[in-house]
Amino acid sequence: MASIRRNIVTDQAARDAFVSGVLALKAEFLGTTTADIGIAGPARQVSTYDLFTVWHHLAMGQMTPPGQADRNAAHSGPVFLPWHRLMLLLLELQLQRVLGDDEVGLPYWDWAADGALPSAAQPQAPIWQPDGIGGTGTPVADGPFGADRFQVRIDSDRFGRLRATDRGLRRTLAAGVRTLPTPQQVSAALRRPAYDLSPWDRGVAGFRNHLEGWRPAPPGLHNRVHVWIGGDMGPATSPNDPVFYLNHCNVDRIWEAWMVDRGRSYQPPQSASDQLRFHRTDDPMYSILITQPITPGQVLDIGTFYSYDQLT
Ligand SMILES: [Cu+2]
Repeated sequence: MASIRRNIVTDQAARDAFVSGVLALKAEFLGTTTADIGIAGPARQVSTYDLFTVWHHLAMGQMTPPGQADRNAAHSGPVFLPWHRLMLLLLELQLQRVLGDDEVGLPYWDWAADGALPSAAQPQAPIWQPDGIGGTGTPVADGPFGADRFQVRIDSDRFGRLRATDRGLRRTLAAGVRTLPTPQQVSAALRRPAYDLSPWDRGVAGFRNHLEGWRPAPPGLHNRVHVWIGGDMGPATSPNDPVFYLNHCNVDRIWEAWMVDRGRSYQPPQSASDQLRFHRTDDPMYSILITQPITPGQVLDIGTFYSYDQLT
């Protein structure tokens, strides 16, 4: 069954299903331990939810090519959009399984709609209320992911190494940057004619860099949302905050809108240099959760899995 992905702010049922599913995956332990993923100290069980956080962190450590500091197996290159699409799709399938409902869709947060509000109103928007996903704090004090109900169990130390922990979720909201991206900035990204451009890094002015947020003025769109939320949304373990998925679902929705306009094409081709491993159209995407390889080219048309209630 295909799911429909809906706006978390205007659809209470989509919000409630997301919250229940995340809390259930957070409480599900299927056997993986911290020792299995190379974390020192006494072995502890790792929840299904936290395995996704680990996957994201490990992907950010796979530099492509090795030796340079920017492009990795999931960011700062063409695979940014397909890789996160795969991650979200797998999480959505887990939500459907744990909720026993194969029509549950991951909700999206249309952050540019809040970015149209006056800056002082942005951290007070409905999504940050207790009946949304709760607000700011160290730890977050209210809502479904407050410290009494939701614990961060894996984060990273100052050297970027994974470690076990037990603490509440952290958010700062509007501290790293004052304002969210605007609808005008989304429109400007959608007007970029090329998906991505050689040399496939942070510098080129293609659609992917606009949406990821390296161009035209960093931090833009996706990156700006991470920085604006702050706290646990900053480091490579950013999927610790469930809002990670709401941000990326909106990013995926904007990519889908671009493909509806421009066609389901992807760059670079498989003939590109080996230096672009993980980013070429037929390269298996980096994963610790699936055994069958999935390539960027295979996730361009996802209509059999899900669609969005609204694209733009
Ligand atoms: Cu990411």
